[in-house]
This record gives sequence, C-alpha cells and structure tokens, in this order.
Amino acid sequence: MTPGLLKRRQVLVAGAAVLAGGALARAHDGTVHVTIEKLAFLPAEIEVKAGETIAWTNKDPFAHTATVKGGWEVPIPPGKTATHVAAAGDTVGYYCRFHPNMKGRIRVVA
Ligand SMILES: [Cu+2]
Repeated sequence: MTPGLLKRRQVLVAGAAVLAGGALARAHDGTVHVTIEKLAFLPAEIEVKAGETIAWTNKDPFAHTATVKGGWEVPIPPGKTATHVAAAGDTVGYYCRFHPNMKGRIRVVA
C-alpha cells in the first residue's frame, strides 16, 4: 500500500467516526447541539440527560422557536444560539411557532 492510499484510508475512518458521533447527537461537554437550517431541526431527534443543555443554532436569516405545546418556548433569533436546560419531564415533541412544519423531538434518558 502506498503512503497516499494509507493516508486516504485514515481520513475515511476519521470521517466515519464523526458521522457516528453526529448520529448519536450526544456531546461530552453537557451540551447537545441542534442546528437549524433551511427550516429544519438537525438532528430532528436528540437524546439528553436531565440537567444537560440543549443548544439550538439558527443558521437561517429569520427567527425560529423551539416550542412545546402547553410548555416552554425558546426564541431563537436569526444567526444566534439559544439554550434550554433539559428537565426530567422533557421527553417531548416540539415545533417552531412560526413554521409549524418544523418539528423536533427530545428524549430524556437516564
Ligand atoms: Cu421557524
């Protein structure tokens, strides 16, 4: 195997590790990150532990919210990040007040 091929293989393995981490949507710093882009929460479904922070980063040029019907609401201005600390009872579906087709789900795990 030539050095060039070896290097390419290492890059592919590193990329796969990043993808696996993203699919789990878990962070090591107590914060789970959700990106909002083109009218979608990415990832749409996340798992958090109670007490961890959920951080939404809005990459769209207009405002969004993370709204739980009958519960809390986090306004997320364009270009900004807004947070919510997950409580034990926060296994919920949420949506955007301005774009009700935008839907996300939070699962609080032990
Ligand atoms: Cu929205």
